[in-house]
Amino acid sequence: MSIPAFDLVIRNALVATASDTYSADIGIQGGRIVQLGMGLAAGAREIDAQGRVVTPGGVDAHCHLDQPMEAPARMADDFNTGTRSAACGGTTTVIPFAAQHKGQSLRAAVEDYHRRAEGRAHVDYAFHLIVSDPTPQVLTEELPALIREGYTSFKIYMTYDDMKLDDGQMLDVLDVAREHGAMAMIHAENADCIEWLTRRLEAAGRTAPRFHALSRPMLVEREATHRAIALAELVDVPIMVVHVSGREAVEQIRSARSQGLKVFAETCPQYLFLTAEDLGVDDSYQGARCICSPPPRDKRNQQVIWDGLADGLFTIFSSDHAPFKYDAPEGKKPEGKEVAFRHIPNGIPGLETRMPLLYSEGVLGGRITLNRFVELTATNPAKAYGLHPRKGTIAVGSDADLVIWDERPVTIRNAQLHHEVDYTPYEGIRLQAWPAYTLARGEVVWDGRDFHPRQGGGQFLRCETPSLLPRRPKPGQASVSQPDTDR
Ligand code: DUC
Ligand code: ZN
Ligand code: ZN
Repeated sequence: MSIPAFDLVIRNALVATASDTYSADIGIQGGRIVQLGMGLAAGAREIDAQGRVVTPGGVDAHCHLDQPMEAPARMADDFNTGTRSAACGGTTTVIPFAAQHKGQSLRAAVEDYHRRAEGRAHVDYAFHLIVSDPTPQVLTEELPALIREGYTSFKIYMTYDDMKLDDGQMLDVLDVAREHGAMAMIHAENADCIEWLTRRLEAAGRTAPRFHALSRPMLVEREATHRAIALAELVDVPIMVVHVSGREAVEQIRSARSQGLKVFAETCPQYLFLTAEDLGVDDSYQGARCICSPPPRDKRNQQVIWDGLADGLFTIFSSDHAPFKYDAPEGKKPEGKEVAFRHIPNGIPGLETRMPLLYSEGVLGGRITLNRFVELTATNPAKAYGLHPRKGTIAVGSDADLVIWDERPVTIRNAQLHHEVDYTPYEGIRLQAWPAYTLARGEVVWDGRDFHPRQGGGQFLRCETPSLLPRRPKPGQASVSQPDTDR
């Protein structure tokens, strides 16, 4: 008997990349794609895709797993349950955050986060950093060294007392990003405005979950987005504005782009499928489930976000999975109590539902093309954070991270999801698709019904310089300057 040419062949796929859609068989060997074409030789195993769409596995470039929290808060998902949930929704690479707390060395934060991840993940993972204490040691030694070692992106917060940087600190950190070719991600909300509004709401006894949205109106996001863009312009560095929620922030980004500035933008499912009303129309505590920042806005802003997904304004679509149980003392009810909105842990789950929501309502709903779906959910996140072309595409040499889509009606039910959170904000939404198979480096991790664990099979990925950033001249290589026509 002849030896099979491949470990696995996916037959009769309708392959979709960010640029093309075509029919092919996919030959997989050693966890990589080794051949694409019609009529490939036999594999040791074969899956007949029956003409169904096959996309790259999703790259969720913004999610939080087992991130250390101030007690009593604790995230419900760690690298085991979070990546299990990711796989069952078609995501095969996650990039959560190694978060520095003030007074801590950045290196210590990274080492601690590796201990949390080691041997637990079912899909591959990389780390972003969160820089909350940019001491001279961090700026001149730790951060440059970590960027060289494969941590080529970091998040900067403009709000939260324990995380936020002032403008001078932001300039310093952005300058490190420019000098060393890293991607800076910005949480853009004005901290002082939020504090001022929160105090006024509290003084008026308005502390129910729904007032979270009133404490963070779009103005505070608009102002911070504008300021972040100006600071990045001053330093001359590209930035990624994350979790953009609606029109006023979008306008800032469009205006910056029209001036030729390299401003990238991310949005998330909550800004398409939720509104501020999901935080409550009365003072019920149930709305705590949908507390996240920036908060969801309204239907008109949802349309602005859809438009930005369709027309290229947005670079990536992430979940911002920040998993806290609702009915738990370490979750949305700190120490078992219904507390004022300021004290409710911020964030919602979404790793498993991100890809199906956008495939179903975006692609099958006629709002975005299939190729744009691939670009937003896989190719661009891989490029933005230095993982492409190993991740984020279907090509010879790339990892065999794949999703075979099943176009069938599905109703989202938390009982059927694989995270550890006790609710989904998308309960009851009817979709038209779900992954029939998810493959992580050639292994089936989800078959449309069952999860197939490979705990510890997920590998840590060192990130290269983001390929969305301009190439930096090699040392000693003079840059070619344009003739100065003003003189
Ligand atoms: N920002 C995030 O990116 N995630 C959760 C909470 C927040 O404010
Ligand atoms: Zn944020
Ligand atoms: Zn986040």
